[in-house]
Amino acid sequence: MLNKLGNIDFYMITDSILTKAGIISDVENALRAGCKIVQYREKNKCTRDMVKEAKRLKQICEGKATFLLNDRIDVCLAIDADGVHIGQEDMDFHMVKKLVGKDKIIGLTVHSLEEAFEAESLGLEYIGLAPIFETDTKENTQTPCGVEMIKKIRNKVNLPIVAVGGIDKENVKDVILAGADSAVSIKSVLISDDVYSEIKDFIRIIGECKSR
Ligand code: TZP
Ligand code: MG
Repeated sequence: MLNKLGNIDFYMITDSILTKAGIISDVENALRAGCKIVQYREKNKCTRDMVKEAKRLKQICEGKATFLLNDRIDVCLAIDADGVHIGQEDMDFHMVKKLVGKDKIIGLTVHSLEEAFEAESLGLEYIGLAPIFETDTKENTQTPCGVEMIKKIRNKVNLPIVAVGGIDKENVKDVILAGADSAVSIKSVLISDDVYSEIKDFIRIIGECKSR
């Protein structure tokens, strides 16, 4: 499915706690493996450090991948990133759009068909459906919605679906065959010793499922 995002498969989210070699190295490996979308998600650093790191990541992604900020509209604007990813509890979408302008990509986390409909009616670029499976990478997530919810939303909503939460190389097939355009896998990728090969595997598996 093509829109401002282009054709995405593996969706990389950085994690400065889980990373082994550092998030810069992780993103470099992801890009080398062919990943076309990166989200900088940082919950523990001060704004100054975030801006510095985000700037660096934006440079690294330039011409290779879409670069988004999680939550931080201010940092997105400060470094002129490609867009932001927001949650249901973040700033209201209309305000976000007003702040970032019409050219930026805005993704929203949803958990239900109703929220997906809303995202579509708001004119967002994509939805992050989460969590699909159990995960301990993020605290206080809702009950996993399972792959059935992907099918349900795929049948009714015409936005790219990024599946998030508890996805690994085994279950990613189910997620893509259910209709997701893209999948995130934070922990299973970052705890491995070879981020490059892991992402390369994800991209290959996702591609195989899409071409079925
Ligand atoms: N949003 C909902 S669940 C989650 C986020 C960022 C964490 C996903 O991490 P993992 O390790 O891929 O389950
Ligand atoms: Mg958020």
